[in-house]
This record gives sequence, structure tokens and C-alpha cells, in this order.
Amino acid sequence: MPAYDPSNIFARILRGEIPNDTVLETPHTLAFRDIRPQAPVHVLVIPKGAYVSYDDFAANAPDAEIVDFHRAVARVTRDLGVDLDQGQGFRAITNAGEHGVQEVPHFHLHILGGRSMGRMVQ
Ligand code: IU
Repeated sequence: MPAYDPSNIFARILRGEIPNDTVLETPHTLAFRDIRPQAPVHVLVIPKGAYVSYDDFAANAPDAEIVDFHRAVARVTRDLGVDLDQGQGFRAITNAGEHGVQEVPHFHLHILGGRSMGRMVQ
């Protein structure tokens, strides 16, 4: 696992150095709109803790942070109307490392919705 780089852009957002369009904040999690949205709903959900990627978070975060993160994901889908009770669904993806083409080295989950996201394998 590469060392966590505290100068990455999401760490700077968490420190309040850069503004963001927050949709939800909980004790361990922040969700904000992606600056280059790929769909009508495009939100990034990030833990406040310093985790490089999904595998880092899943392996190393305390249970309370993991639960808080996933409850926040569910709340975002409900609050933005893409959940399966009131909406038409969403895609949740995370990119990790070089082959995943991860741009920002702070774990984040993309929530994409508001239109059909298409088949992943054509
Ligand atoms: P990736 O999964 O690391 O490849 O995606 C990073 C995302 O972060 C990408 O969708 C960017 O548009 C987004 N983003 C952002 O929302 N705000 C920023 O200041 C920067 C990137 I830099």
C-alpha cells in the first residue's frame, strides 16, 4: 500500500482548505458533488480518515467508520432520490491504483445516477 499523501485534494477539502459542494456530513464521512459530473447525480463519498483506496479502508478502518461510511452512502442515495424506494437506481464505483485509474489517492466512492449508466461490458 502506498503511503497516504496528506497533500491530496480530498485531504485538503477535509481540512477546509478548498471549498466543496457538500451533500452530507456525518462524524466519519463526507459526501460532496463531483466537480466534473458524469451524470445528473454524481457524488463522491469519502471517509474522513486517511485511507488511500478501498482495500486500505476495508482492511484497516475501524468498524464504526466502515458502518458510518455505508450508512452515509445509503442516505445520499435516498436524499438525492436515486435509491430503489423512490428512484430508478444508481451506480457505485471506486477506482483503485494504476489499473483502476485512480486520480485522487484518498478513497472515494462515486455515486452516479439520474440517467441509465449503460452496461458495463459492451
Ligand atoms: P478517480 O476515481 O480518482 O479517478 O476520480 C476522482 C474524481 O474526483 C473525478 O471524478 C474528479 O472529477 C473529482 N474531483 C473533484 O470532485 N474535485 C476536485 O477538486 C478534483 C477531482 I482534482
